[in-house]
Amino acid sequence: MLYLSIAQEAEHWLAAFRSTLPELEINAWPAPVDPSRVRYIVTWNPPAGFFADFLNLEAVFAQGAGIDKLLARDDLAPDVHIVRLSNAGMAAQMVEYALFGVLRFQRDFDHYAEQQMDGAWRQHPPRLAEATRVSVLGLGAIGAAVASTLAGLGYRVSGWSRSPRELPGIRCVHGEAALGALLADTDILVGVLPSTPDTRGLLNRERLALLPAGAALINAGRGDLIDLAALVELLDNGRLRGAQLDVFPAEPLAADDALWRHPKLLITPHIAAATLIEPSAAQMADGIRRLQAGELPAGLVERQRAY
Ligand code: OXD
Repeated sequence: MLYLSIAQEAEHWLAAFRSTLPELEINAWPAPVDPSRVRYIVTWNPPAGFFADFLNLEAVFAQGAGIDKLLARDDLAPDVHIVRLSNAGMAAQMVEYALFGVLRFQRDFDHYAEQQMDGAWRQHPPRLAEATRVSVLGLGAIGAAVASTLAGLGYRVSGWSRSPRELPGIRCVHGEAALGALLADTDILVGVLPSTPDTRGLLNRERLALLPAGAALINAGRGDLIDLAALVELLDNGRLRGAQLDVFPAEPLAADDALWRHPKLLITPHIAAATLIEPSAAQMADGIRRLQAGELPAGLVERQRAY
């Protein structure tokens, strides 16, 4: 049985799964089920202890790309597969989010918005895409789409990942040792990294300070990537130009948090890439069929890599 424990639009998810997986028995919370018959669960962040009753569970399908919260739980047996969304319509949204930020900084729209407050008619010399160095941190399905799209538009794109990657038209570097040199060679940094023990705090004070004067930052992966206090200091002292942040160490960002009102920050409420029901259900259904055939599903999490 496939069991859906879904907070929002549960009926829509149920309908999507019933039409994609007609051969499977599917139920959704709060319908009562015999937990011993549940082999697959689709969920995001269920209450503590939720998984304990499902003794024959084979796989949990996360309704998102980041599975840091699932990995941090203590009620999920180590042999249960965790499967994250890989793309499922999120890459295209993330490309748009990154593109908006890159254009905003490259074409000075941040400065023009400030100038408008003062009625200041002041033109800035253009900076061409080909003279704009964009570095993308994270080259999974989403990061690769961001990097390739920006390269296709003429930006000078580099990409950084933990393990080696090759992407046409992108200068790919990998490993912590390569990060410093990359940061020093960046005008706009785009973070689409998951939260793992390797990425938490990766952009610490020391590394942020390696970005050239006037560099800008976009973060749409996970909020714990960045030392926010250090970022604010670098914005306040004029070293960095601005940042567009979609994710935060604690969400929602409290209404009285000073970050909301920082003039050099553009803040969005974790909307860079929303989960789309049909493509997500299609990826998960494919994953279930693969597991049933003894194959590995796309998006299978390597628990020891935490991603
Ligand atoms: C995700 C997210 O992980 O939306 O998919 O943050």
